[in-house]
Amino acid sequence: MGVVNVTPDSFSDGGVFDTAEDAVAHGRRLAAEGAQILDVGGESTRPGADPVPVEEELRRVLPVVEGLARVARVSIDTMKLAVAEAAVDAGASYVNDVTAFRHDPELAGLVADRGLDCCLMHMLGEPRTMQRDPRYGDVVSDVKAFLTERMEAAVRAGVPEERIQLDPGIGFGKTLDHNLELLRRLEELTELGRPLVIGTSRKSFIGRITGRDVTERVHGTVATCVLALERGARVFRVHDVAAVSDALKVTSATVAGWPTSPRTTTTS
Ligand code: HH2
Repeated sequence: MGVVNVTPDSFSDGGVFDTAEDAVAHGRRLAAEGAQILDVGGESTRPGADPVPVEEELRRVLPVVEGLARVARVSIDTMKLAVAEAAVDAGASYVNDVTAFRHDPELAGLVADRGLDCCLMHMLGEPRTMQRDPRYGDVVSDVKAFLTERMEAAVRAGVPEERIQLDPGIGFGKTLDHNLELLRRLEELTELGRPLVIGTSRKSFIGRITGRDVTERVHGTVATCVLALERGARVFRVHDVAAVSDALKVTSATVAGWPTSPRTTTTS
């Protein structure tokens, strides 16, 4: 899943692709690099970010969704029903809601009625305040209980379970230790029985460990994605698609065997 942020203030690429033309060109590039889903977002969820009015979010994302719908599968990264609805009309078929239908419970109805796939993510608190001293009993058990509850709520609203993917929400109300523990014990979340989405890309915990600026965290990002694949993640939301895609191909070939038979050899 390649990230296409159409925002002035996203933490790693804010203002870089803030015209529709640039964002569409960027999305095309990510698809060519191997992204199967393009996640288009018009509102930053970085800690301390200000909310964006619906009209402005629509202005940012709609031309980009339209421009990319013919290129790859498009996901709309929004917590707002009105934005998701218009994006689906423009060609999106996946809703990525970092509030897991808590901000706008009616979003679940849209996903159900239109036969969409969705990602439900864990977040402690809300973006403005989530990094102020987050605490858990046991972070993995707490996230697991939350995702179970949100999945049940979505199913009650009519979303078939097969349409749901789940995300522990790396960096959303979590300390460095919380993020690392979630990655280390990711396998426990596979018990939920749904594909796991993971979003570590360029996040600040990688900067804390490596001392690298946000534009220099690709190697750290690759490490987290490789680990996450090995521990059961199946969707990787990243900015640096080419690097992560190669790393995941090599990881899955190693884990599962390439092509399938050990007798097939290559010279390179
Ligand atoms: N992370 C971000 C945004 N959306 N969605 C899911 N499912 N999982 C994530 O981990 C996730 C997400 C934050 O990254 P980014 O979009 O690059 O930054 P910003 O929110 O500042 O636009």
